[in-house]
Amino acid sequence: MSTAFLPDRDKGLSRDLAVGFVPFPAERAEEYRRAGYWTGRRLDSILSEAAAARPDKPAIVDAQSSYTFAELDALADRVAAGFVDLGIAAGDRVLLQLPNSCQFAIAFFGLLRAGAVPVMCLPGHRTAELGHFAQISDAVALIVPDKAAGFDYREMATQLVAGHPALRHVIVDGEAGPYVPWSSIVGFSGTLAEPPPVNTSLPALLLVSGGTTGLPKLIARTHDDYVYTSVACAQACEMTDRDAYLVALPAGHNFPLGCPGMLGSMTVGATTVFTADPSPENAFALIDKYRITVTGLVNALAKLWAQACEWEPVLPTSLRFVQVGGSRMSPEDARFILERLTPGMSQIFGMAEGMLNFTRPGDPEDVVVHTQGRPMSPHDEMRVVDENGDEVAPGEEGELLVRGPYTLNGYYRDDEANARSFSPDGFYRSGDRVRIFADGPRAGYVEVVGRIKDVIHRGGETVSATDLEDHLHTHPAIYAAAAVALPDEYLGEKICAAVVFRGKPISLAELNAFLDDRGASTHARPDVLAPLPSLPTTAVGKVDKKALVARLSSPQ
Ligand code: OOB
Repeated sequence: MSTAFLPDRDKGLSRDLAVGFVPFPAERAEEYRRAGYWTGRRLDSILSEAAAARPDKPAIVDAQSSYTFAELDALADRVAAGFVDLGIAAGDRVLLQLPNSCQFAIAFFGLLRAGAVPVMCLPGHRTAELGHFAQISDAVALIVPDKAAGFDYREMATQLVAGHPALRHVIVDGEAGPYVPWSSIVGFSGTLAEPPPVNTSLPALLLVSGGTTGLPKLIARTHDDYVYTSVACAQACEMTDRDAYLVALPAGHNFPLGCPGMLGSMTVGATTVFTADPSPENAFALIDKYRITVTGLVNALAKLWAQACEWEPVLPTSLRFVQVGGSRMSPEDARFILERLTPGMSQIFGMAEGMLNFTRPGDPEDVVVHTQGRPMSPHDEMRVVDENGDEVAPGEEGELLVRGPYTLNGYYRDDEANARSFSPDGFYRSGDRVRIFADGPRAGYVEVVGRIKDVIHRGGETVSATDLEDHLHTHPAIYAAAAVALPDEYLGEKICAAVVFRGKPISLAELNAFLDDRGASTHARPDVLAPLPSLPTTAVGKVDKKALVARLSSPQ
């Protein structure tokens, strides 16, 4: 079977799920099976096994509803039959864009049960991203809410359908208008005699990449690799059926979906609670009500929750393990979260592409504050290389290259990205600049230093945006900061510090005097200071530097 993607739609090749999917090489696949990581289970077996073991335990909960494992399992069967009746076949891709809710989980498992492959869109994605996902994946259907957070998804659906004829079905949760009401799928009366068989070494779902440059790429995760991620992550986080997990980030993101997230929780029979409102007020009340023990947060949200502990009447005291990740966190912020929110804070450095590193329950405080954890699997292979691709000395900085039992071998249907993103022996070039500590108490743990491309070319100098941000974050008047390049006639690029102040802003001169005192190098000082009420964020809540530059460059 050829794995090269032939963009020749007339031949209908792109309907085939396997076309454009880069599988694991046979030898490594065999190794992962021998090691017991890959078990040949389909992804939705996580639910059926939980239903067999604990039928009456609440599986999923949201503000409106709650379903036991047995109810959710039965619903997955019913919804799968509804999808098949509509004409969605095994292997078909379906864009799934529901907000955090029980309906999200029902649709997700219904698609898996039907053998269909959900494309995990986030509620913040719009026509540009959805159109791109539809085009690449050749999706046949789209599942959206009617309206959410003031946005009408049906209008977007109408535009998408007009531009993508392959998109044959739009299913709407709520007022469906001309489209198929989700209620008719959930309420479908037939059942499937048997779920269509799936090949567990083929994609179970497509995740979207988290980069802040260009459109997201599609990442095919197989049944084998994603079951392994969920099971192993839940184990490493010491989850049991006494835990309860809160989905506070968009549920379709790898982090709250499977690291351990909803799926990992189910592997141990723990309950998953969904909220579409992660504000401290709402989240703390839910944490208290459902005795939530585990959740995953991006840095800005974790910091906000930690601060809110000062004024919220109800505190999240049941939390035992709060994973924080998605972007670089300064040791100051890590300590702040650890002290104010929970001593059970854990740093996680993960990617939709696969590889996960995280600090473990019980790790020493020094490791939790100063590192982003260690690899999840004994079979994760990490290499740190310089700009020539040569391995650096142990403990030195360089680009992280990774390979392993749950890391992709190629983006889905993107030969161009694949040519630059993988080494000849199949390592994924993460673009992350890291060091792996070689000795001492942090040995084997990873520190993410920044993105290799997150640099500013000022005059003849290359300035690391992350280094400058680290300095800025130590200033007591600064709540959040991002350093970006703006075009400059003389310097090529000048350094702009976009800063959210805690109260009264300071001036550029005052900021530079502070950087002087800290001994920051003279060529790495901001040329421009842009005070902002907040920094723009991506769909999952990371600082969006592309949007920031666009905002700073547009005339006021
Ligand atoms: C998670 O996944 P993505 O796919 O949205 O983003 C991956 C990228 C990484 O390559 C890295 O550049 C950055 O996000 N990142 C971090 C980080 N965690 C992720 N950079 C510095 N420090 C960290 N702790 O973001 C993701 C997926 C699963 C679990 C957690 C996060």
